[in-house]
Amino acid sequence: MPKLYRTALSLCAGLLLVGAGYAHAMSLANVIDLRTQGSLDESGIANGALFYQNVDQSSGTGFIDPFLRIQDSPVEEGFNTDYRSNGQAPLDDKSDPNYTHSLKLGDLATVTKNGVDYYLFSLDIDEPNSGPLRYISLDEVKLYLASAPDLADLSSASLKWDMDGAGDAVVYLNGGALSPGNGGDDMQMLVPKSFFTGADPNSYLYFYTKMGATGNMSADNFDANASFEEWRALVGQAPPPPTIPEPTTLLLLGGGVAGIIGKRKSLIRK
Ligand SMILES: [Ca+2]
Ligand SMILES: [Ca+2]
Ligand SMILES: [Ca+2]
Ligand SMILES: [Ca+2]
Repeated sequence: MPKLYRTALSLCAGLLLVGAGYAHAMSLANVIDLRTQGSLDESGIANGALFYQNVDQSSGTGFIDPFLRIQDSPVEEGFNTDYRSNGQAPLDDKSDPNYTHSLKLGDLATVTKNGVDYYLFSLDIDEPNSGPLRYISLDEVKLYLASAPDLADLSSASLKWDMDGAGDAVVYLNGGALSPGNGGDDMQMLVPKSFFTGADPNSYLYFYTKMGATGNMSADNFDANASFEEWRALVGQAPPPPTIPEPTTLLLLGGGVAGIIGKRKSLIRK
């Protein structure tokens, strides 16, 4: 075989190999697998953010504020906002304003880890405790800023951080292993504050997320099932208490009304 022809042939083969490798790399997501119970140091990184099973990040002080609940099946998505249309929040959001509401950027607390400042978000999943439906995927998180607290969609908001911004990433979670049911955090996500450098602390942070979109991968299924998923933020000040009246408040209100009626009666008697 002439040398030039051989060189051209090997060049073509090399390009093919590079091409195949590139296509392979494109299709491979950065998988952060947090499904194994008890492996508390299991973690991963996506576009600068750290993902952990729920471990105590004791370097931060503050209060946990639930700000976004979503529920649908097999895929669910939503973002936090004060917007309601006929009482309904957008997408797959749960509408209770105690659990789906706006977040002011300046209210978020700072967690410092290895000299880097982060915002801390935690995720509480509720998936079946056992069986083939117990897994769920966290496919997308996008953080935006906007000046209004009640956007109906994110078309006018400014994208500041994307979990997939440095290549597609996905987190695998296990409803039966981490913190079963609602009420316990399963995962923590630390997003570097550097993505928000120079931002107005009075602007509102919009947190978009999508879960369950991985569907079937290998022999496992990652659909969203059971009850809602809830995101919480570490904030610097205690969030306002839930607006649902306590039974004692209702009793007091009832007493007040009875008192007013009693007073009226006594006035009438005079
Ligand atoms: Ca949970
Ligand atoms: Ca599931
Ligand atoms: Ca992704
Ligand atoms: Ca669920």
